[in-house]
Amino acid sequence: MTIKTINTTPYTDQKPGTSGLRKRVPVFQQANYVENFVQSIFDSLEGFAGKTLVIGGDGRFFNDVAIQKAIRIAAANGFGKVMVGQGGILSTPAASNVIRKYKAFGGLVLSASHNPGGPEGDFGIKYNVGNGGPAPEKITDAVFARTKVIDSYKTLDTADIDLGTIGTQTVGDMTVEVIDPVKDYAALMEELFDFEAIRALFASGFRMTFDAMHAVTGPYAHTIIEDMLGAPKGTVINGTPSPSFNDGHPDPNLVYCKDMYDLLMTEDGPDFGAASDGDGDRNLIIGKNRFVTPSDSLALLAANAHLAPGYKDGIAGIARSMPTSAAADRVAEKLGIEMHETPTGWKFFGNLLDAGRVTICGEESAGTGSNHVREKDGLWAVLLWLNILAVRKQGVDAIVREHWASYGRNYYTRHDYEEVDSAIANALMTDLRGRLPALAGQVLEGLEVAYADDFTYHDPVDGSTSSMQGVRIGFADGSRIVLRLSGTGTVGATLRVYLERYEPTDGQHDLDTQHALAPLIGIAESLAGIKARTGRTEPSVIT
Ligand code: VG1
Ligand code: CO
Repeated sequence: MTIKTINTTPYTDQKPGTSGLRKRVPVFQQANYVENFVQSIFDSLEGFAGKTLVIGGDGRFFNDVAIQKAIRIAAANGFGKVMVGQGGILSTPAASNVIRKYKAFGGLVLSASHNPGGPEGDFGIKYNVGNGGPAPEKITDAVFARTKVIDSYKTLDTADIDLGTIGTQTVGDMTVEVIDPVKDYAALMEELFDFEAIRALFASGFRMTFDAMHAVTGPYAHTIIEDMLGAPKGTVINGTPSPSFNDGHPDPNLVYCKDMYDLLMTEDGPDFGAASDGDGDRNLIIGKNRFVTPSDSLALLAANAHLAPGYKDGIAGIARSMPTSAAADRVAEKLGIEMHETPTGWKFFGNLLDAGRVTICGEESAGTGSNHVREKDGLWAVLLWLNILAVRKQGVDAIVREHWASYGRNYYTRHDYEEVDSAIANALMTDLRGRLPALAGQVLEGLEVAYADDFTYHDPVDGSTSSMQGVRIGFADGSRIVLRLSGTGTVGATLRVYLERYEPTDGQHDLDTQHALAPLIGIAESLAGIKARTGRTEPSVIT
């Protein structure tokens, strides 16, 4: 079959962000937009001739179109095989697992995560390397450089692959294997967790609700939670993936899962509620009368991981993204294990996991995971919680309270200002950075500033440096304010303000979070002038 070389002209806006290239669907539908980006990825890689590429996505609108294009370009560029999930579906953690299990060269993960889908919604393309994790900055920088000068791409004239049928087909000289998207992932979960104990928990009458949000985790949750663990049918809701997520917003937070939250706050509601996002890498955990903040969940999972068979020998270390609360740091200290603070985004955890220096990682944005794959993993977090509940035979609220009693509580909130004018947001950050050198030692609202800087990460494994990863203002009592601009938005800029305050073991553990953080919210406002500059009177989202 003849390989066709098609001339193209570069786009200037194909810079990968925190998690790959994310844009509105109509942007991706422009002539050669997908082709340019995929070819630029392949142009930035070496040594993949004859090797395997994994392709999967969260099933959102345009997923199928992009997959067919990517398969042809992969074949024309000399990959030996593509493994793709049936129906084009693979959750992000499942894709990571398939890459690792079958020793693929790398993979393409097609998703815009928790952002809405549909013809006017968002789409995204991310490249993952052979360890199963998001490509490091060295590669994403090379891809961006390539997109700016690309002048042709390679493809083939072939019919579409039948993504609906499991089995092997060919495209030119390349094999395409359509695989069951759930099987390998479910087998991995069964290795890590005590399914026997969780089955007994459900058999004892424990009630759970899992909201798949019409997104990718539906088939995984139906199989694992209902079929394998014996939870009653109906435990998983919204479990059929829809290209538009049923016109919803598949973001598992208290805004989009408010109904579940309300249900869990009632006495006759279920014992446990959980949800995952569009591509299955985030998680929301709510116990009866207790919402667990993602930062606390990371700390709790790390402290209790040894109760699950996969972590029975203990964990090597913990890593968290810089804006994530320091709750996990206290666990690491008590366990006497390594603790690492990395920039936002899962790609920074890969080296630490590969080097065996950390076992569990997490972000305040509802992402937790471990060395079982190289992505954050929503269902993994839910199953680890279930394993812990089954072994400890306590409710979520009791476990959280005991944790605070032995480690103290880190009150935590994030205020997002979305779709802010980019120039205004950038000026706000630049001016704030300018004020940092004068802040240390000052007393603001009665709190003494211990340090104020713009976070620079030095990767202890490969020696690389990533600078300007977010402004941090730390106070002598352990409180902290962090400001940074999102790297996943598709329209304007999103300003994220992260606020944290520590209460010791014998301190006040029952305050309202926004109230407990009010002084810090005030300091952030007076330092950055958010309201005056953006014209907003309040955040768009509070998590
Ligand atoms: C956000 C979160 C970050 C997360 C990233 C990808 O990035 O803050 O913690 O890793 O999304 O998650 P940003 O740059 O917008 O703050 V997902 O579930 O979108 O793959
Ligand atoms: Co996601």
